[in-house]
Order: sequence, then structure tokens, then C-alpha cells
Amino acid sequence: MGSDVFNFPAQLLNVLRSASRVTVLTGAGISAESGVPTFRDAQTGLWAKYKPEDLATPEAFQRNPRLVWDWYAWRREQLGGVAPNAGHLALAEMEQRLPGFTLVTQNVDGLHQRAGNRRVVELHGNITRTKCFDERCLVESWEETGEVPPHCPSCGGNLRPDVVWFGEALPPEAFAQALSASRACELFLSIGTSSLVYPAAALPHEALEHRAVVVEINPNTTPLSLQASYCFRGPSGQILPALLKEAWSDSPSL
Ligand code: BJW
Repeated sequence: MGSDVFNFPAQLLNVLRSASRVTVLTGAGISAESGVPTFRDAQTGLWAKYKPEDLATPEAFQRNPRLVWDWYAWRREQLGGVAPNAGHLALAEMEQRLPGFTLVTQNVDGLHQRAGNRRVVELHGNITRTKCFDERCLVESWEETGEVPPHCPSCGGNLRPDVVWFGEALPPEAFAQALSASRACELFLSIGTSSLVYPAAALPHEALEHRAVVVEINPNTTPLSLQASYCFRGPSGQILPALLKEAWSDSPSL
């Protein structure tokens, strides 16, 4: 699809080129074109009968730790076979071009880092890390005894993925960074998120209150759409490269 199809307004292109601070919030939609199902997509195969919202809670883990561990093991395996897409790569390029660039993600898949972003604020943790359910400390290695989930080498408690479940607090430092970057930016891009899950969903509103231009990139409308300064409807893997190309069309690297 040609970039002209998206009709990027001159005001937006100017802000993107000249802003001293740009903040981006991504959600599961940015990884959709890599083949990672979004959080609220219907699950497939063995997992089709479970709703992700019902598995991503500490209560679900306490009720059935094996089931929840196996769900994450299956998702980790899926991630082994996917690669960053053109949307991730465009954001890595933006980090190179813009000194005041902050990438905040709700995703736990690590694809931004694999695309080349060096500074990624992870609000909901990372599926590749493991921690102790009881002590909450990160655990690098453990004995494989065949038990599922495996046990913490220090206290014997159940191990779990280092992600943030419903009802749990976000990592305080990551959230503080996200909040201050949202309040300080001139341009805020909300990409591939349903804008349903708080406190992440509050970040674009913080940016709006601090007079930033707020852009939504998503094939579907969300609760943010009515308040956003601009909405671009379509896949981020097409829109982001087109936006970069339009903003820096004179650049030899594009
Ligand atoms: C494309 C596309 C393409 C498709 N291109 N786009 C009001 C205020 C504050 C809090 C609450 C509140 N009401 C309720 C709460 C509590 C709760 C909450 O928000 N619930 C809502 C459901 C209402 N929040 C919490 O519990 C949070 N914690 C908290 O509030 O703590 C308080 C506390 C303080 C002190 C002590 C103790 C507690 C924690 C939230 C944690 C969320 N965790 C999850 C799971 C992570 C691990 C895992 O992956 O399993 O994070 S839930 C899930 O939702 C995941 C995601 O990061 C997150 C957001 O989802 P996302 O990314 O938006 O995905 P989807 O699937 O919803 O949307 C995809 C979008 O992509 C769609 O819009 C598509 O259209 C689009 N798309 N293809 C671009 N090609």
C-alpha cells in the first residue's frame, strides 16, 4: 500500500520531524503481523476453551498452576518461531532518528528488543523471564524434576512467568518512566492496543492533558479513538513504515 493512501497531515509530519520528545505505547496488535495472536483474539487448539482474561490472574495460577504454566510454555514456544515485522522495525528506526524517543510496551513478547530497540519500557513484564510466585524474585535456573510448574531453588515455591497479571501492580519504575514520558512528549503514538487495560490505557490521556498530539494506529476503533488527534485505520506493519517514509523521504536509509 502506498504511503499516500494514509494521507498523513502536514502538521503531524512536522511534529514527528521536529518533536524533542516522542512517546510510543504499543499493544498486542503490533505483533499480529508477526503471527502472534493478540491478547483478545480467540485462542486456538487445546486452548480454545479458555479465555485469556481468565488465565492471566494470580487466582487462576493458585487454582491451577499447571494449567497456567502450560499456557505460557505454549505461548513461549510460539514466539520461538516468529520474527519482528515491519512495524517493529519502523519503531527501531524511529529510536535511531529521535533523541527524545521513549518506547513503552504492554507486550511481553520481546519483539521490540529483537527488532533493535535498545530502550524498551516493559509495563507488563516479559514472558521469557521466570520468577518465584512466593518470593517474587527473578529465577534464572532451576532443577527440571518433571514437576509442572517447576519449583524455586531457594524456597521451593511455584515458579511463574515474570508478567503482570490482572490485579497485580505494574513494575513501579517502568510505570513511572511511562507516565513521565507521556506527560512530557509533544507527540504520542498509541499503536495496536485495545486501550482497555489500565493503567496503560490512561497514558494517552495523560499526553492529551499535557497538550501532546495523540495518534492512534489500529484497524479498529477503541475507547481512545474519539479523543485522539488523528486515527489511522489499518495494520501497523503498513502504516508505520509509510509514516517514516513520508516524514523522512529525503533520507538515504529509507
Ligand atoms: C492491530 C493489528 C495490526 C490487531 N496492527 N493493531 C480502572 C482503572 C485502573 C485499573 C482498572 C480499572 N478497571 C479495572 C482495572 C484493573 C485492571 C484492568 O485494567 N482491567 C480492565 C480489563 C478493565 N488492571 C489491572 O489489574 C492492572 N493492575 C492494576 O491496576 O493494579 C492495581 C494495583 C496497585 C497496587 C497494588 C496492586 C494492584 C494490571 C494489568 C495487567 C495486564 N496484563 C495482561 C497480561 C500480561 C501477560 C500475558 O500476556 O499473558 O497484559 S492482560 C493483557 O491486556 C496483556 C496486554 O498487555 C493487555 C493489553 O492488551 P492489548 O495489548 O491492548 O491487546 P488486545 O488483544 O486487547 O488488543 C489488540 C489490539 O490490536 C486491538 O485493538 C486490535 O484491533 C489491534 N490490532 N491487528 C495494529 N496488524
